[in-house]
Amino acid sequence: MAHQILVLHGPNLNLLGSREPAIYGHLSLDDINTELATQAAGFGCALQTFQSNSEGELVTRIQQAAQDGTTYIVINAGAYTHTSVAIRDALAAINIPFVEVHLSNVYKRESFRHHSYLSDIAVGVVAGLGVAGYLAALNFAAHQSQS
Ligand code: CA2
Repeated sequence: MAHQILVLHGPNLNLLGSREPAIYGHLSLDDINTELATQAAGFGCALQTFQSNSEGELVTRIQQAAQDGTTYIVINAGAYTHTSVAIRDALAAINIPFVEVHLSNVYKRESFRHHSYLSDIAVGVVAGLGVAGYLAALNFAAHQSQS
């Protein structure tokens, strides 16, 4: 059966394309979601995307994923990556594998971005490849066998 993939975007990622292009690139979040949708369709996967600036809304969406048939998650939790035990707990509580994505190479940046509350429970982590990192994560997820 084809995967049903949920891509989650965390806080401030709605600003993509409008500010800090040197770090985050020129594409808007809509542009990224369109590229993901095109790739998912090519793989025959169902795709849902969700962005929120709210930690609680992200936790609620992760909990919903356990009920709505989602089989794989790709998540860029933004700054919550480095702060949120709640998002970690939500991901740990559901039995859905996930890939952590960052547009920028967080290891080339401030030291507070070097720690992630998600990485040790993720299947894998992609950082620094811009939108190509999201596409690589989606490609990877789409080609994993389902348990
Ligand atoms: O590199 C990434 O994808 C990050 O997850 C982006 C987060 C940052 O806190 C993480 O350390 C790394 C920040 C997203 C902010 O996005 C903006 C986009 C355009 C303009 C301003 C912020």
